Amino acid sequence: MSDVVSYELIGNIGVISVNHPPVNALAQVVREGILNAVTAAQGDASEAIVLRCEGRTFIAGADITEFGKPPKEPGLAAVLAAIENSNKLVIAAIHGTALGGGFEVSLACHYRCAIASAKVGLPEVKLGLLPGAGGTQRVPRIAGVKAALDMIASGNPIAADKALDMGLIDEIVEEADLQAGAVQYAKDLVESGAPLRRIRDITIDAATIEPGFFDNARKQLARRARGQIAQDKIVSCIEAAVELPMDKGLQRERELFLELVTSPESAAMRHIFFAERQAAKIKGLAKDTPVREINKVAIIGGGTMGGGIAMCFANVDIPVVMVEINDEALQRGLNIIRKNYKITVQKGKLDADKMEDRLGLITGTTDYADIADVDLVIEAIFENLELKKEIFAKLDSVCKPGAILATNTSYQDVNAIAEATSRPQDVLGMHFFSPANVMKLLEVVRGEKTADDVLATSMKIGKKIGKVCALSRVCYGFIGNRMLGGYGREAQLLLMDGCTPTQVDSALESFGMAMGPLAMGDLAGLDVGYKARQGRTDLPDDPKLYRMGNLLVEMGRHGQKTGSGFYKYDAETRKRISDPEVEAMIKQEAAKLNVEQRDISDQEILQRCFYPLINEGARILEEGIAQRPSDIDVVYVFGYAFPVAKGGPMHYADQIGLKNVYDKICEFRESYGEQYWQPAPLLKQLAEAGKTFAEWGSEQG
Ligand code: 3H9
Repeated sequence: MSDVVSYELIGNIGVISVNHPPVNALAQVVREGILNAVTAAQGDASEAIVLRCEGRTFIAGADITEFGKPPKEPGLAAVLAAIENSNKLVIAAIHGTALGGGFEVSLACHYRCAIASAKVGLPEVKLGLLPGAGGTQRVPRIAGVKAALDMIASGNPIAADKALDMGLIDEIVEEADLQAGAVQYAKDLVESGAPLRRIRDITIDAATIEPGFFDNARKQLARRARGQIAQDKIVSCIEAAVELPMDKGLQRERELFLELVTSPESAAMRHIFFAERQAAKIKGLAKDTPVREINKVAIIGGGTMGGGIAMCFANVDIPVVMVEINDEALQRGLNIIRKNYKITVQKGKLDADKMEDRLGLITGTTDYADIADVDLVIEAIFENLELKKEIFAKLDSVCKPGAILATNTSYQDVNAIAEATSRPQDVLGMHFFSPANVMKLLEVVRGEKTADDVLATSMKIGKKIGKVCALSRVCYGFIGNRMLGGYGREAQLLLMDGCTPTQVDSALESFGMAMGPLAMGDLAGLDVGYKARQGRTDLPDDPKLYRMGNLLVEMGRHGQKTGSGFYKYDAETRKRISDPEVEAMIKQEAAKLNVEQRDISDQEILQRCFYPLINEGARILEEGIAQRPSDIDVVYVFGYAFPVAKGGPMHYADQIGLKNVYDKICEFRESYGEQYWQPAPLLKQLAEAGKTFAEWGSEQG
């Protein structure tokens, strides 16, 4: 057949093998190969056909790189039709992850078997798409409408045992030799006279669907959509599966898939898919850079951050030792971890015995001598450079040679911390985001002397604990927090100019931010920013600047923890409520400063808050702090809940057009002063050249 798809007869069973690394995506050669093999098998001595894959996984979906390019024949629909119409049984043999178009291929087969470690799923929604090769029509026919909606709208993969219960697969076969197991299963089916079972022939009894089911589903999904448009269309497709015959349902699915695949939302989400994978790659570091073994980890500091980080490692079976200054602090830290795990168990996301296993992996000590044998230390104490330096000097004296010494600092100078040791090559920043066991981002901060293998190891271990890693060089706040400065500043200045807190936050939340900046300030504690500002000498001398944030703290309104901040909070539900007192105070303060308040459009709110992010992002690029524009997008989507459907701040800027962003910043400079608005040289350069950040990024290699 071809190198990519081969076909052989094993006894009376024809075996089609796909071999298209890394993930057997359905590129044109794969589609053509499968089509040819199925067609050839119709006329040979085979009595049934097994479709299997080489390498690490069954087909993991359509080839995402082909989207947006002219279609190439044969289309996936033709391949699926050939499989489903085969006059011999076709059996999919699944290992790894059968995802998206890959799982849809298996659904066109008459039977599906899998090894126990396999997973199946339709993750298209995570790319702003819907399953476009029959998934929305076939899954409800075999698993039921509700299960189909949950699976397709969440995009989460399903483990083989559960998939078996749901009817998504028919048989679990021996792990050791899937091919032999699948061939045997095929033989058994032939011998038992199993029918050519085509999912398309099943009809769904509309009477079994509760009235209002689809409307309710739409409403619920809309609440979490954050600018994503696929969920609503997924509901429409599943509705079509109930109401329309198969061919019409497929047609509806196709139409809606095509709408999504050409949408800016899906383009942004595909950008993030590739950006996430790219971010883990360090320029100049060979793929085969050696990595150090990480079998045991120590965390210095058992606070919220340290506890969350400890959980990340225990969750992947790596033992952790938590170091605290005294027994009381240690117990407190360990208790917080237990409490967090208990919540996970209560939510049904973890078995109680698994919780005990994980807790068993986390031990505590107050003696640094107990961490002499660990492979990685992550310091997670509060932000005090001198104290951090002391701790690193101590680590230097107790830790074994080759141990990686990381700091979780959000701001401090990683180079200064490294210099407190005799082994700066082993020191770097590993900046987690709170809550560390939940948030996906890990900023890996490269010190001037950090060794290549230390960086490679950190990227690898970051992936192992489920994080999305992005590399930053050392600067105040690294990539994420450094960019945030102007965003928070403008949110508060907008109040002085005439907005209410609700107006600012609502504009940003309608754009898709998980939470507006003022509500976020209330959540984090307004006193945190207040204290940080007191130590700064670089802030412009402007009475408007952070005026409301400062006054609220001085009134004891520190945010959610004191029951009020920019908003009031319901004592029981924690629901935020606009506070007329704050709104009146804003007006009074503006009057005192002779600021003429005016109506401000949502568009201006977005521009004033986001353009400083973009502008600082440009500086971060020109200084080489971030490796590429798409890394910044990754940082913002995974660490700051920037809506993935907008693709991150740099991608968003490219969509607006850098000339438009640049011109607006110049306009703001005229209106609001150059102490706040100075276009970055790179932004100016690209705006003048009519280029995008993405183009600049590819030119840099
Ligand atoms: C779809 O199927 C639409 C259909 O319904 C309808 C069609 C008409 N295409 O993630 P990794 C690359 S939509 C192209 O690091 P892992 C990836 O970029 C698709 N490339 O590995 C990376 O490249 P590089 C629905 C792909 O072991 C390399 O493979 N399917 C694709 O951690 C390794 O990837 C999905 O959304 C692809 N489909 O995880 C599944 N997938 O080495 C998307 C991967 O140059 N894929 N690459 O950086 C995944 O979730 C993970 O890759 C997977 C493996 C779990 C499979």
